[in-house]
Amino acid sequence: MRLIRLLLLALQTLPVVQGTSMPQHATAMPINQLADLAHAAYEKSMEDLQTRSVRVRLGRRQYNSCTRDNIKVRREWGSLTKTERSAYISAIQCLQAKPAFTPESLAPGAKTRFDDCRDAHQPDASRSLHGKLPHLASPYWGWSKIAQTSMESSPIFDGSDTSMSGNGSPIPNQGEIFLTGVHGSPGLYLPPGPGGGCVTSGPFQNMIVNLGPVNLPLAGGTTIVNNDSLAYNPRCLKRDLTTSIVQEFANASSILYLIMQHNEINDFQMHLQGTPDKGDLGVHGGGHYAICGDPGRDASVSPGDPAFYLHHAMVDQIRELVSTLPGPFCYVYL
Ligand SMILES: [Cu+2]
Repeated sequence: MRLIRLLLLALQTLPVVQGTSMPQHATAMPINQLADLAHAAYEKSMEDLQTRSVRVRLGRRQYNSCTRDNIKVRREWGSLTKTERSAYISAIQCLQAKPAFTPESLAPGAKTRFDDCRDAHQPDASRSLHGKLPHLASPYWGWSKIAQTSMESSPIFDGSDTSMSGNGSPIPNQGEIFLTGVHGSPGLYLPPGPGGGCVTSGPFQNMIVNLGPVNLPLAGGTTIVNNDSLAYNPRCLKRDLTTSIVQEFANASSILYLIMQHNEINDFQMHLQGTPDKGDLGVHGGGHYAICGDPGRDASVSPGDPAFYLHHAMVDQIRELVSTLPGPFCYVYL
């Protein structure tokens, strides 16, 4: 516990942005502070497990006991070895090669076991993937690392054989993307990236997206709307990697500000999810719209992009950090 107390004292001096204005771009210092925070949370979790097991709920009437012997460590993609990255990619491709469990009568567009994860866009999204790959400790995408470099140069999106594939083919002169406002709010314009077309590199370059689009904002300001979210609509995987979005909304300062400066669960949730009508995507939206493309930009079917799970594993990590630290959120994250 001493480690946590020392860390909290240090974090009280963090130069995170106060108030509701947009956090500034990342510097090396917040990156290090975020890493220290994650390490302290890891140490505390392992310390807790040394003296007792932690009972966690898996689902209805299903429980598991976490111990030091069965705990799995989820790591940032860039810290995995190439062999480990290849193993994860193979696991996803395995799901994409197997027929869906979902009956065709229920979801005509669900053709593969990967498509069975279509409902994964919910809190703890990795749980859906974990149900299909129980041996897997899903890695995460450290947004703040990319916020210091670029999407295309990161080991997740560099298009190499050990990446989650790269950008879409370039489409010149794309217009801005317009996110429709909710409850009468004016909406939000986002800049296009340098891609936009079909993904042409890496392990998922020939992947077929089966489900959607449902509500897909397009570059140029229009939106495709389709009420049949379960229809079969095979097409290529598209991306429009947009570094400026992750730099603005999901940098290390943004994440630290979210974790350390919100004492009310509603405030925390709003800053996590974002308030587009106020021009804020939140750290969660920052990751989503930095991937962009189809289905990445379409909230209802965004789990159809294999990078989705690395993005949402980062959301899981934030929730884990918040619940591990002593403070207003005194509950155990399940
Ligand atoms: Cu999401």
